[in-house]
Amino acid sequence: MAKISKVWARQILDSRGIPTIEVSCRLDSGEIATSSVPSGASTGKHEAIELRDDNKDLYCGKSVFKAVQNINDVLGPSVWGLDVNDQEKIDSRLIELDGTENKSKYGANAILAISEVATKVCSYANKKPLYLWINDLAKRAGINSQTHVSTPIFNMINGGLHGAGNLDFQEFHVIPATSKKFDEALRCGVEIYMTLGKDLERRGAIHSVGDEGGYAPNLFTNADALQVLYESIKQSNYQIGRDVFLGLDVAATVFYSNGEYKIRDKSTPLNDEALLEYYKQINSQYHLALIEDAFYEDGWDSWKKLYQAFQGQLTIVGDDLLATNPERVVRAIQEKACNGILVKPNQVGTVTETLKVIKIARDAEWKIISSHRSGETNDSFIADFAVGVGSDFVKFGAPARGERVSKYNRLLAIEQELLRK
Ligand code: 2PG
Ligand code: MG
Repeated sequence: MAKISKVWARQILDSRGIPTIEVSCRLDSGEIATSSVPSGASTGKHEAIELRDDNKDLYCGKSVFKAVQNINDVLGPSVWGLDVNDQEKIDSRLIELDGTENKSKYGANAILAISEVATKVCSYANKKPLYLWINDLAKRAGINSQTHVSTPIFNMINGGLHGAGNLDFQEFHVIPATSKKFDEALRCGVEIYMTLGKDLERRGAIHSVGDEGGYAPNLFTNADALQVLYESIKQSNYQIGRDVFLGLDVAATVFYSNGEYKIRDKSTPLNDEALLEYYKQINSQYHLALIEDAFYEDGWDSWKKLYQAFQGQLTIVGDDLLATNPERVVRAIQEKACNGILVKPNQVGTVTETLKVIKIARDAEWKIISSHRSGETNDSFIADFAVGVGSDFVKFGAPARGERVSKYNRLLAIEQELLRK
């Protein structure tokens, strides 16, 4: 039984150049691990609270020195001496100490950093790859899952809060067929990404890449982005509906106001019925496999209409709606609002709570999508996590940029390891 003997933290930068937390943990048996936490831009209002200093003289208000201090002075010492195999105990100690509903006292960023580093260092002590240790934890949490190298959802075009271009929808996805091995799926994603870059350049539409490595073009409408993607897929010699599928993270909360959604595709704002009709039109043209956050984060009735219209046809994913929050997931199951969940550990704040949410969603036979955040570090924890809990899909951004490919590359290594067994 290895015990935690020290936890210490520092401020580092994420992929947007915004401060985040890196934490190290040492066991009395000598192992040391280091982990860091990501950060969202299109954060839902039901997420646990990421603590920032809000001192405009420091890093434009974005520094996390208080959260780092909380780890060094309070949260870290509170887990010293605990058995590192007992993830539940470690996490409940942190939750109790914070004592708030949304982890606003010490910060969900500080709490998650410790929770994840404990998982990581325990895998070292147990001499197991991280994904296998997470699989043990998943089983303990009642999730009946085999390790599984998930199908990637590539975010090829970045709009909304993630792109410097003019698109309202946040993410335009390419999803390789689930039958493909991961290395084949990755190759497919990369070939389409490269072709798409050239296509956009030829149209004079390329601007730059967005926060998640996807292109951030200026186009006439959001539907045009799907059309460009559609054509690039064909040019790359992949067949839509057989080799690859299209998906969207609309992130609709961002362009919702007072009962209406304003998008550049239509000259006047749309109510939820009209937006649903537009989704139906888009779907009849592009045969989407998945749609995420199609309506705003508290628009339960609109979500139910969406579910009625599309269930059985495509995966309806809740991100801002659910915020990896157990009560919201239970409500969404009862009210039939979606059939898939975007799992982001930092929306809830500990490994144990994340596993509980997955268990609830799995029992309802939902699709599980483990996800990065738009502000990332090179830590590939989420890749091991996805495999360990048997996620159906992963969403790690475009197949480009260091902080994105660190996760995809980790999945390559895991797949190879699992095939050797
Ligand atoms: C999302 C995420 C990740 P963010 O909306 O799904 O792609 O974005 O981390 O900005 O919330
Ligand atoms: Mg989302």
